[in-house]
Amino acid sequence: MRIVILTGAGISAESGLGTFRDKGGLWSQYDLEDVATPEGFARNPDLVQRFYNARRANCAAAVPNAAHHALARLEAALPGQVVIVTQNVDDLHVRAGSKAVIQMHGALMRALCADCGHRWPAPATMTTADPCPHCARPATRPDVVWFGEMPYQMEDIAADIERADLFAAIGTSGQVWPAAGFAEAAREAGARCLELNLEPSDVSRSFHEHQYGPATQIVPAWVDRVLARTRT
Ligand code: BJW
Repeated sequence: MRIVILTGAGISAESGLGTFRDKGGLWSQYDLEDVATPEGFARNPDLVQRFYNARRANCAAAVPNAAHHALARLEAALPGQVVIVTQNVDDLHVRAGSKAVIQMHGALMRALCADCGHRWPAPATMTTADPCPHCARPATRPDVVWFGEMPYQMEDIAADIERADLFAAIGTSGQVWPAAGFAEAAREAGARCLELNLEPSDVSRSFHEHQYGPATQIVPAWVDRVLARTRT
């Protein structure tokens, strides 16, 4: 059985990392045009660097929760059959022990040279003036995907979705594309589709089944059910 799991900010909420669109979420504190677009970065790089430096510190202090651990347990029990496609830029899936993880919106803990494309581990405090270790130019930015930029590994994701028997989306509002279209694509390719979220997402109609509740409760229970089915 091939399982593709799309995760969003909701899976990390109970680790203390804020979501974007919930009440009090990041987009109620910051204008996304200012901090999550290439144009915002060009206008005020210091503001954007401060925003991501603070989020990097929060991420470093956070620990994976029961939902991240359950997904790692699923992959360990079904080696080679599970891939996580995460929209999250935190590293909690990897720290929980998941191996097959695609970070389609990039990684908070990586730096990217906007000039030559070189990537390296992000310093705790990043500034645009930091020289690139490869080309030495001062064009350092967080290695995250902003609005208007192409998400990473789209071909790999499309291939995984095409082969999926089961597609689960966890903790994502379904408001950001192309990820919002993955359930429909998986369904058309023949996968059973399950939404695990606090509440119905904007694309809940794309799913065959729904489980609503906090990720730390509903994800471990779902993993137990999948593993029970595969053992019978
Ligand atoms: C819980 C919970 C708990 C809470 N337990 N659940 C019109 C149509 C189609 C596309 C577009 C369009 N107009 C513009 C576009 C394109 C644009 C887009 O989607 N815009 C929309 C706003 C409309 N997309 C792009 O520009 C993307 N690139 C692109 O399209 O390239 C061209 C292309 C063409 C063809 C193919 C492929 C590509 C790039 C998008 C980049 C998004 N970047 C961000 C920032 C990343 C860096 C950072 O983290 O700062 O990614 S924005 C932000 O939103 C972040 C997230 O990954 C992303 C998704 O958010 P997510 O994870 O869903 O979080 P929330 O807060 O929205 O939802 C949380 C959910 O959890 C809620 O439902 C809660 O209920 C739930 N929850 N607690 C379980 N305890």
